Amino acid sequence: MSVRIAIVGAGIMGADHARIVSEDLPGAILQVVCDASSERARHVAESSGATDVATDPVETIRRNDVDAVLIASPDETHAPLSLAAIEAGKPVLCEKPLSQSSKECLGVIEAEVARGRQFVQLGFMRRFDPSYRSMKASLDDGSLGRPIMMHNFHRNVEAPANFTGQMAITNSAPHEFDVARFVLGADYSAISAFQPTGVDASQTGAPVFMVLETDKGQLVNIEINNNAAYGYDVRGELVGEKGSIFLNAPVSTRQNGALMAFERYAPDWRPRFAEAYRLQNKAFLHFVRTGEFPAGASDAWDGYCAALVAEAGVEALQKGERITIAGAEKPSLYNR
Ligand code: ISE
Repeated sequence: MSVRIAIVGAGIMGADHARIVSEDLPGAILQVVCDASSERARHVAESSGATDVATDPVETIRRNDVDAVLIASPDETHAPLSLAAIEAGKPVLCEKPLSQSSKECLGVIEAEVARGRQFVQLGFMRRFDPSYRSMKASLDDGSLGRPIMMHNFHRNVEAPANFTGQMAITNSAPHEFDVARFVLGADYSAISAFQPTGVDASQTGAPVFMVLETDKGQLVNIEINNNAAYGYDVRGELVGEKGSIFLNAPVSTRQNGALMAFERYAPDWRPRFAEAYRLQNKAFLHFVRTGEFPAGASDAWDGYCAALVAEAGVEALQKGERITIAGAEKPSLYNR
């Protein structure tokens, strides 16, 4: 029997997930598209062949004809709607972040621990990206030696209106916070954050440069520039004592002309990480069917860790100081 999925949120990510579910997720059907705007819900439903539309997210989650939920609504709704899915006993794939508040993430963790099982798969999709998986494999097979540093660049073409330097830390950087933890198998002990001199921190898309220290003595640096102008460009280099490994973006063509050779950048994260989203959603379907949490996927605990680092990063930027990071004890439910 096909898994009946409800998507909550018909914005840019909800529409992309609806496309994946309808076109590239055999064994799943898109049962409901829910959005506060019935018009927007209907537009996505019609373009993806969904069975129904709705405007009330909690009612949608509770429907008897919904087996699993995909949350792609505004960030501030992610934790409350994940809690509603847990209370309804429905597996949920929640877009990042779980919450920008580490305390609110702990509330979701407490709900899962109280039920003795995981319901929430979190949408840090880069863990499923083949290049990050290869990076992690090169570490796990010993070919890089002991990891000592990881360099990360995360550049968007143009920041949305009102996207501040602080949001570079709370909205964009959580991808690097999470994927560096995943690759290194480490947690963070401190963070420092900087902006180029003369850059107004409240300026839309102001670049931020961060240096994080891990509990294994490694250094992780992250550049976030949401007004890079030239293209969507995510880079990474993992440095070990025996060598290093770079991420390569999936480039399909190199064009020659006018005495030049050039490759094209993606306009945003969706084409750059299309395979990662597909594999992430495929893993979620397996989770729904078997109850086995997907190996390597991010969960509510990872959402808490990302929020904790982001909060410290914002404090580091505001105070111009190195901020130490000390989190709660990880419940055994999350020891995989
Ligand atoms: C956005 O919210 C995402 O999640 C994208 O993956 C990221 O590249 C972008 O910077 C964020 O704003």
